[in-house]
Amino acid sequence: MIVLGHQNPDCDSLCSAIGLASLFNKMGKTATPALQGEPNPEALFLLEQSGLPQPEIRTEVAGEEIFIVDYSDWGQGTADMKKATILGIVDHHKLGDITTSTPLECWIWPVGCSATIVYNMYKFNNQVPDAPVAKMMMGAIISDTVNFQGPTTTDIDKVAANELAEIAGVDDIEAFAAAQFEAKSDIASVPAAELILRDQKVFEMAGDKLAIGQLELTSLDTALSKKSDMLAEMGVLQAEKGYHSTIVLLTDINKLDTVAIIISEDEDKVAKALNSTVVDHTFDLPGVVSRKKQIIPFLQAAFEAE
Ligand SMILES: [Mn+2]
Repeated sequence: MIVLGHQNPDCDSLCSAIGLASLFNKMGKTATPALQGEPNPEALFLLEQSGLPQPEIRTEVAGEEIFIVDYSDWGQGTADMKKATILGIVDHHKLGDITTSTPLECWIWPVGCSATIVYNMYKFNNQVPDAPVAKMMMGAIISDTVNFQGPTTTDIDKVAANELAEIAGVDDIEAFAAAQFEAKSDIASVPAAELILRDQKVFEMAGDKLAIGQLELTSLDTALSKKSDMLAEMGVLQAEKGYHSTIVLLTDINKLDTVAIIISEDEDKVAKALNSTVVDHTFDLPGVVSRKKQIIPFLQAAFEAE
């Protein structure tokens, strides 16, 4: 069995795949974690901290048995995923469009991180993750919940992260989180074309496609200095893919605010749905850190109202 994360692998996609494959191995099932691309710098930081090898990259899964983590829509899977047997789903996003022809195991909880669910699967099965795996899963929870400050954070996430920290031998979660966030904020040498794709997800809303990426940063200065380069690359992508909008959310994880940059067929419609106003391809989203909770539902409502 392959445990497969989503496209543009983030911490959760990586760590939940590793955590779940390891759980299956403990229970005597053969399972291999896999990614659909190179992990982002924050995910690489966690691999480095835990000393675990980077999982293999798989973009073809036809004929395989797979368990998917951190998504439940075809669009986030491989192009050939309909030709695989989906044995199960672990996710914490809104329910996607995947259907199966055979029964499957579903663990979909409204918590801050898929790794929180995977840890509870360990408990359900009376298993304990190995220390390096626990460290990965703790890091994923820190990442997805923005160190427990984000609006998707639940008590279940806090309990899981604290227990995982103990298993991993991490005494100071705050210090670990600070180092982790520094790693993901190091974007000075990252080309604009790569930055705009980081953590990008494509959402379909009433027939329109909106590509929305997110950079979570300890300061927005470096990102804003690259704004014109990013807008140029976003324009290229927008034309190539026929998106309604291409958006990059620049989220300040210290101030817990977001500045969005946008190329769009109708930028005012997008900004208005989020109670903001566009000036020079940019709009402010004070107090917004969560794409899934504070952005997508409002855009969906505005697009589907027409
Ligand atoms: Mn996640």
